[in-house]
Amino acid sequence: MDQPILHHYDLSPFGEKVRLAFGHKGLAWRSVETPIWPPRPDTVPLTAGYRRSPVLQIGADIYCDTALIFAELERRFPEPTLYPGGQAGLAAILSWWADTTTFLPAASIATSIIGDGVPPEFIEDRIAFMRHDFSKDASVRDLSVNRQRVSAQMSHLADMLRDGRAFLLGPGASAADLSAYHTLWFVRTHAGAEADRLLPFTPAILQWMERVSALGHGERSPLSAEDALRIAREADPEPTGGVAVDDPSGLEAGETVAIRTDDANDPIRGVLVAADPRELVIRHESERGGTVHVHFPRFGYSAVSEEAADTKKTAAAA
Ligand SMILES: N[C@@H](CCC(=O)N[C@@H](CS)C(=O)NCC(=O)O)C(=O)O
Repeated sequence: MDQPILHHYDLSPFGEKVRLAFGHKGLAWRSVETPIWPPRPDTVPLTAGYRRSPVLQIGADIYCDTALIFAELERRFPEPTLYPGGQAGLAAILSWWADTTTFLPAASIATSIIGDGVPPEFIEDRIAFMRHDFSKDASVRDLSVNRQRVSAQMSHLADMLRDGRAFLLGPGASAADLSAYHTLWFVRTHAGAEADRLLPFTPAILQWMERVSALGHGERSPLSAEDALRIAREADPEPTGGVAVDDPSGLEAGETVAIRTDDANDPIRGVLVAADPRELVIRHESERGGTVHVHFPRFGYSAVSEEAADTKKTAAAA
């Protein structure tokens, strides 16, 4: 089986989430380091316009969003599981909660401390892409609000750990732990001792963080972006199950579609090849990456016909 290839950068909290999943599953994987902000000319041929980081490549299949990356790692490497005790739905929903509610406030707490060292290009890029200002001034201005937000979220984590369990859903680590951990890891890594003053890192939370961190990163070895593109070019995408007849999108295989994301405006386009309750898959072609299948989770992503996507653009321009 092809080794998983992660396109990521070390600073990325969502990248850390997947690196820990490799550790939990004891996997050997290849690491392609991407720039922290675009242009990313060596990733674009693989992602059909999806802009976020990380993405997982296995041969000519590209998996976007850590929610789907986890589901795919679980399908290919089921043990040890990321969804113990048959709690896949609960772990996925808790992951979504943690990912979407803590990332921006926690990252802003970190930039309120280290913001002077953040390159202006990064700040401009993220304002344009996320409508979020990570400059030191803005982060200091919003510090009180963000401390309240993250502290409230951490109190739920403390509640879950109160009975002495090792991980959020019981004795084994789950997707929920990795999702709740990665933004707190980012704050503690960058804000140092200040983090402990600003947020309720209680002994129980710190011990839980140590247990998550001890999962490690598996066996990482570097890969050049050029080699990752060659691997994609030389592989065939895996067969898919096609588009279910009653798919809620109302779309059919072979249609050119746009993928809308709930939290950004990435211009993602391709030919729909599969849609089921778990994922949307589009075909994308480029000279450097060949033919790839780009996979998205259903949660947070919708497929619309090209005409509907163009109508949205026209409406936005009007
Ligand atoms: N829902 C996405 C969120 C990923 C995300 O926001 N990643 C950040 C980096 S940690 C990002 O893409 N930032 C913009 C960029 O790197 O271009 C996921 O779970 O993968």
